[in-house]
Amino acid sequence: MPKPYSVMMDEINSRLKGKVGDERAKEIRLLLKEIQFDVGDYRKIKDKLRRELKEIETMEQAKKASRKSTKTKKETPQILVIGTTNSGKSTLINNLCGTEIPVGDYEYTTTEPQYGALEYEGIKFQLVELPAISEGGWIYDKSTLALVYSTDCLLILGKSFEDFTIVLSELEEQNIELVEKRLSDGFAQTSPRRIPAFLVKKENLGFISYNSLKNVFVNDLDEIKRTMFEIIKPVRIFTMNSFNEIEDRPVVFYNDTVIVEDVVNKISKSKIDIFKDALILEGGPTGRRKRVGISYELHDNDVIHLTFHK
Ligand SMILES: Nc1nc2c(ncn2[C@@H]2O[C@H](COP(=O)(O)OP(=O)(O)O)[C@@H](O)[C@H]2O)c(=O)[nH]1
Ligand SMILES: [Mg+2]
Repeated sequence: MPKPYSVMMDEINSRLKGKVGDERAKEIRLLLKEIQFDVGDYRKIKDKLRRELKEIETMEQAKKASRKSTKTKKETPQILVIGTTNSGKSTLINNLCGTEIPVGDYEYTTTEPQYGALEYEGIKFQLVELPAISEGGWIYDKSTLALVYSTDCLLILGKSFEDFTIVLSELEEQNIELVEKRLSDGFAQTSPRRIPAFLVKKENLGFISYNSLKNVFVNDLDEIKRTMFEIIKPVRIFTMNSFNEIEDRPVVFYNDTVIVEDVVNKISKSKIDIFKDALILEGGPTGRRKRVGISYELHDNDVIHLTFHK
């Protein structure tokens, strides 16, 4: 005797409650096996479960892929350049990075991801152009979607309102929420569907109002770089060696709250037990001097001199 829809859903929800990721996928597969019928409400329920399963699988895949490259990822924020074909993605990356990605009048010039790199304010950014698959369909490609899920920021490029409508509605369809700033916990993929983004448009296009996303004109390269930087919001901490020389390369963090302990962990983890205190030059070499403890909160451009017990 088939059970009513609402009873089935209650049972399913209670079995899935609190389960996430691989564990949730496993339970869904089990449920799909258990539900014998595939008609009417049962069909609806099974379709719903199948959709969710597919989403979880894609997301887990993306997470695994991004975990593999954790090291480079932490040091090099990635900006994914997306837009309809011929929107000028390759041209923009070439202009920003000095690369020579082929540019063409014909469609689908780019058939595999193209990479460029640029340095801004001491931070190296990686720019990636996605292969143009087909309009209205590029995002359904699993590996493309995995790249979108695991990126740090989307640069959405368009020549017309229609270009933006196509891309934004495809992202919406995938339940990807675009936000104006990176999350406070940095690149942690806790909520992979919320992705920082900004819109880059042709000079004569009016304001595009979408989730408070910033609008930038395509030929204002400085503003594009500045916006990337503001969205990624690196916290650069300059360390001082025992000769009181400030190192050229900062230690970089990509989360809002950074404390002295994080710096010790990053540069000399084994010394955490003999940490004594730290001298801070607030906001740079000429800043206010302070002697602080292990849980002192640091800010961008702070200089730090760590001292340890002998
Ligand atoms: N007028 C104008 N043409 C552009 C601009 N950017 C790209 N193009 C042209 O548009 C075509 C497609 O550019 P491409 O960078 O290959 O686009 P992609 O398919 O998005 O990578 C090429 O003929 C470019 O010369 C731009 O800002 N203004
Ligand atoms: Mg291209």
